[in-house]
Amino acid sequence: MLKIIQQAQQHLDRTAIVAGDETYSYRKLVSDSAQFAAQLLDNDTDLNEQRVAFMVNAGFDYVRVQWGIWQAGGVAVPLCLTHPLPSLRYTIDNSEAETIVVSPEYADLLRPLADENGLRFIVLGEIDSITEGVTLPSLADSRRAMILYTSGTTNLPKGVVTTHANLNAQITALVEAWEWTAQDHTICVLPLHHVHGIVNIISCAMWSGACCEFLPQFSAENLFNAFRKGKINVFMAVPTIYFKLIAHWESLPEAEQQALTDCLSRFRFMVSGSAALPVSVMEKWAGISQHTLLERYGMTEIGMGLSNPYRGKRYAGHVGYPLPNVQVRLADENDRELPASETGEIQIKGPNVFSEYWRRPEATAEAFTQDGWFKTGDVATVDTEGGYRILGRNSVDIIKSGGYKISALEIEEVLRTHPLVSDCSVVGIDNDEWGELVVAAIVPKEEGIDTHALNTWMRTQMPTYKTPRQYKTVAELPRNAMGKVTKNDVKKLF
Ligand code: MCA
Ligand code: AMP
Repeated sequence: MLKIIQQAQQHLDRTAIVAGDETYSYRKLVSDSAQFAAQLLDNDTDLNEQRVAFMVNAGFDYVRVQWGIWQAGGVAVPLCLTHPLPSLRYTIDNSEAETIVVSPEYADLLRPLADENGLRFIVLGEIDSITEGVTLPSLADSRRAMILYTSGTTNLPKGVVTTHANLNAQITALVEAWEWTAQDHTICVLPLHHVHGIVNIISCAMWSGACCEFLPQFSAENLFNAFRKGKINVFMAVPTIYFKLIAHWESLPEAEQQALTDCLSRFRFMVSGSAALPVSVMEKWAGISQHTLLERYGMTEIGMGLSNPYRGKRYAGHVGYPLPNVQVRLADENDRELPASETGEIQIKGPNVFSEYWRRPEATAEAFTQDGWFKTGDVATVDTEGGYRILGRNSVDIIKSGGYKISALEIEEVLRTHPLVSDCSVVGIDNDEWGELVVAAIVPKEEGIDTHALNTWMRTQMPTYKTPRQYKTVAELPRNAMGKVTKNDVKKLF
């Protein structure tokens, strides 16, 4: 039996999930996810790593379906609920999914795609049959469990494959380091097609027998209302969310501010990650919540690698120390290990590190050194206390906005397919709220290009969070003597 199910078996009578007015016990989660596995198996004995893409609302159904896929021996491929059809199609095609599972509201969007490709299509609630005496396959931890799509230095997102062993290592490192227990109660407001929401929040909570509450979508007001109920004691989010919470708190009358501060001060701990936490946000949030945010560093390919201490001093601007069982080093451009006092690329080794990029053996090989260290592309240094400080990234083409990793090359590729765009260059510019803001310099094919219309069109092609927030039309892109676009000069245009 999968370890996460074994863990859940120890807490059958506890509440696993709260969504809206409904609560769901671990007993129900274990039983309903096994039922769903049986439905997926449909008299087969093992899905044998068949990819199952699922577009399912955050809440009980999401975890039920994810665990069902795992227990049936499938590979879970979560789809983003807000992606436009071209992005969904890419994920489904690229992962070679054979089954699509949807919450009813996404059926009309995805059914034609399933029909077109002859894929099995399951709408939750439509044919959830009860199967008695289900026998589920026995699965080795080395089996593939999940594919998450991440943008990188290639123009199209790559599928990051993690095995059950990888996921177990990612979860247990955090459960140990942050001292999760069954008494914890957390809330998930993050999208469920990325590690932060899936592993750090839901899976750690479920592994520990804790309760995970869901807000379908982030809103500062709804989140504060959930906090006010006084049950939540663990909270994790990206810096943009803390920025938005601070802005909302500052807009409240003093009595409400104080009541919230009293409530937040009783939390066990609060975490920030996925992007650099500005010191100003950390300090303001400390004033509001009486908590020094615990900042940690991770990546889709590794889960979490570094963390400030749960007990002990947390430093602003630092991402802390290696998590249990994670090896971390700094290396130069020739992958030679550097002394800690120098600046180099963070490289990671350990059971938490992903197994491969899906169907991309060359990209996988390039991502690792000869001796098996994963090359993160993040540049850091180590301070006198031994804590890591992230200084930047190797590639100017990777943008972090709102906690999402975004490839400038992917956006450029889409922009260039527009009939009125001759050339373009996309960069990220610093922004207090979003970390970086995506902006695009455009060389139009003819004068007077309507950037509003261009933007509307972009939103049909890409997820909103990837679309440029500002456009500048230029006659020519800035280039160096070799003819290469100089992105630092592009940034200066904005
Ligand atoms: C949305 N908007 C933006 C952006 N995104 N504006 C500028 N830059 C952006 N990146 C605009 C929308 O267009 C819209 O404006 C308005 O903001 C509200 O949009 P909405 O989608 O409702 O935004 P939101 O719900 O307020 O979203 C903010 C958010 C979201 C909650 C911070 O971006 C989010 O969930 N981020 C977390 C992503 C995440 O989980 N990353 C972890 C990756 P208009 O109406 O004018 O269009 S995992 C990872 O990084 C590793 C493993 C790690 O270390 O964790
Ligand atoms: P993703 O591919 O979406 O998993 O994003 C991983 C990237 O997020 C890392 O390579 C870092 O660049 C960035 N990141 C995650 N946590 C932090 C942090 N605490 N500080 C700075 N950057 C971070």
